[in-house]
Amino acid sequence: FKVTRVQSAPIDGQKPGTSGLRKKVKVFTQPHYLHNFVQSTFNALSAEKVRGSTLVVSGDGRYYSKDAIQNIIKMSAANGVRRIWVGQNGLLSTPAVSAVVRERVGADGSKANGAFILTASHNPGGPNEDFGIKYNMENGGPAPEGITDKIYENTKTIKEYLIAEDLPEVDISAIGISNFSGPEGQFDVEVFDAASDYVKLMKSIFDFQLIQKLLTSPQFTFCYDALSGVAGAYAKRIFVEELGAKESSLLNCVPKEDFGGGHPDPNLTYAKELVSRMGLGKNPNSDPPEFGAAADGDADRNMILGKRFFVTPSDSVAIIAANAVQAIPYFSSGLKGVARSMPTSAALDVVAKHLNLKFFEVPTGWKFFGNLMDAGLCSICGEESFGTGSDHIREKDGIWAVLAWLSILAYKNKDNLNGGKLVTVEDIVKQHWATFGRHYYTRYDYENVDAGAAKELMAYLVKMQSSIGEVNKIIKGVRSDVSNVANADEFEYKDPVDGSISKHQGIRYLFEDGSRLVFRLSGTGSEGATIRLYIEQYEKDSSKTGRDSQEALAPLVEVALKLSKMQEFTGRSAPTVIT
Ligand code: VG1
Ligand code: CO
Repeated sequence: FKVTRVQSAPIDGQKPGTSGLRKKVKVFTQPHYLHNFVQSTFNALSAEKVRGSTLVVSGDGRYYSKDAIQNIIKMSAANGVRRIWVGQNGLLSTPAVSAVVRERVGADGSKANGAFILTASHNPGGPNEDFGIKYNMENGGPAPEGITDKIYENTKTIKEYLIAEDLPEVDISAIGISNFSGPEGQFDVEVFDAASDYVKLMKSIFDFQLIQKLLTSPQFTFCYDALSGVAGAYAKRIFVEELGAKESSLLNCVPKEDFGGGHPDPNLTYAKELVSRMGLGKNPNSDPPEFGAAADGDADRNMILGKRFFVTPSDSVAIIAANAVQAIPYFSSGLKGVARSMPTSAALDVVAKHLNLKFFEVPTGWKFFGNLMDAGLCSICGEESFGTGSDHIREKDGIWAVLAWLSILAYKNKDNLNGGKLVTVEDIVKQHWATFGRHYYTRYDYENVDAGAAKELMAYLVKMQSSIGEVNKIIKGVRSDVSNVANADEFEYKDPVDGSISKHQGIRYLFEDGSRLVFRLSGTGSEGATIRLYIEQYEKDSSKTGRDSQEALAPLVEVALKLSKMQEFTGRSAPTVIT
C-alpha cells in the first residue's frame, strides 16, 4: 500500500469527556471527523511509540463501527503501526479490550500497546444516535488526562492525516491474519475470537465449579439481559456453555447495531423487560427468578437484582468487597485496598474501616482507579453509575460483577442446594445493612437541559458555598427535619501516585449527620447538558434500615431541589431518570 497525506483542518468540539469522544453518528460521519481524532491520538502518543506498535481496534458493534474500524486500520497502516488486532465482527466488550491488551499474546509472541475502543457505552445507537471512540493505554486502562488533553490540543491545530487509501477492506467476520506490505515494511491485521481471552481470565479469577453447582441447581433461577449490547457475545459462552445456565435465562443477548432501538443502560428505567421479569416495575412477573442482572452497550456496567429486589450499585461494591476474600479465589490472600468515585455512597467506606483496608475516593470515571491499581493500592472499586470492577483489568467489568455476585451466592449456599432454604440476594443485602448500617441513596438525572442554564445552576451552587449560614437558613425554611450543612466544597483530587491534580469534580454539600448532596455535570452526553444530583443519607439504626428509599430520602430531595433552584434554572419539574 501507499501512504497518502490528506489535508485537513481543525473541527470544533473534539474534547474527550468522562470516557472518550461521544457524538451523534451524523457528527462522526462528517468528512475528516474520525480521521482528525485518530491522527490527533497518534500524534499525542508520538510517532516513535506508534511506529511498530500493536493496537487493538474493536467495540460494542454499534452503528458506524464497521466503517470506523476499516478507516482506523488504514490510518494505522499509514502511521507505521505493525499490527492491528480486531475481535471477530469488530466486537469486543470494553472489559474484554482491557483484558486483551493486558493478557493476549499474538501468534508471533507480540503483545498489544494500546487500543481504540469504539463505543458510546450506555447511549443509544443507530444512524440518528450516538457513536464514540476512546484510546486505552498499555496497562489496558483509559488514557489519563495528560494524554486526552494532548489529543484535544492536537485536534485544534491538525493540518493533515496519514491514510493508506488503497489498502483493501479487511474481512473482519473471518478469524485469521491478513498481511500487507507498505513503504515501511509489513503490516498485519489479525481477526480473533472475541470471547476466549476474556473467558480464560474469568476462569482464573472465580471458582467456576462452585458457580456451576448453583446455576444448575433446580432451586436457583437466573436471568441475564444484555440489552442487545456486546455482553451477549460473552453471556452465552460464560453463563450457558461454561456454567450450565439454561439458554432461556438469556434476554436480548444477540448484539445489535441499534440495541433494538432502546437505551442500553442497565437501570430500573431502561432495563424494563428484566425489571418486570424480576417481579418489579410495571407488569411484574408473579414468579420471578432468584437472580437477575443486566449490562450496558459495551458491557462494562452491571445492574444486580434479586427476586423483587434492587441492589444499589453503591451497596453492590461494598458487599462484594465485604465478601470477596471468602467467596472469590482471586482475592483469597486479601484485598490491597478499595476505592470509589466521589458521588458513590459511603457504604464502601464503612466496609473499608471495618476490615482495616486502604481506602480512596476518586473523581468520576474509571481512569482514576487505574493508577491506584498499577501501584498495588487497590483491589476492588466501584461507582454509583452501575460500574464495578477489580484490578484484574483496568476497566469496570459488568460480567465480572455478575460472577462476583454468583460467587457470593454460591459460597453462602454451599450447603443449601439439597433442598435447604436458600440465602437470597435480599438476605445478603439486609444482612449487610444490619452489620454496617444502610446508605439510602438515589440519583436524579436532568438530561439534555439547556447548557447555559446548567452552567448557571452550577455557578449558583458554588457561590452559595461561601455562605453556609444562609444555606442552613434556606434548609430550615424547607424542612426542619433535615440536619445542617457542615461543609461545602468543589471536589478536587490529588492522585496519590503521580501527584496530578483534577479540579472541579463536582459540588458537594456535606451535612452534620453524614448525609450528602452532590451536583455534577455529565461528561458523557452528546447533546445539551445533563445535571446529575446525587442524594445520600446514612442510617446506622438497624431497626430503620428497611424503609423505601425514595420515601426515606424525600426530605433531603426536597431540600436539594429548593436549594439548587432546579426548576427555576432548568424549567424542569421532574428528572428524566431516577436511579
Ligand atoms: C457517567 C457515569 C460515570 C461513568 C461514565 C462512563 O459519566 O456517571 O460514573 O464512569 O459515565 O461510563 P458522566 O460524566 O456522564 O456522569 V460508561 O459505561 O458510559 O463508559
Ligand atoms: Co459502558
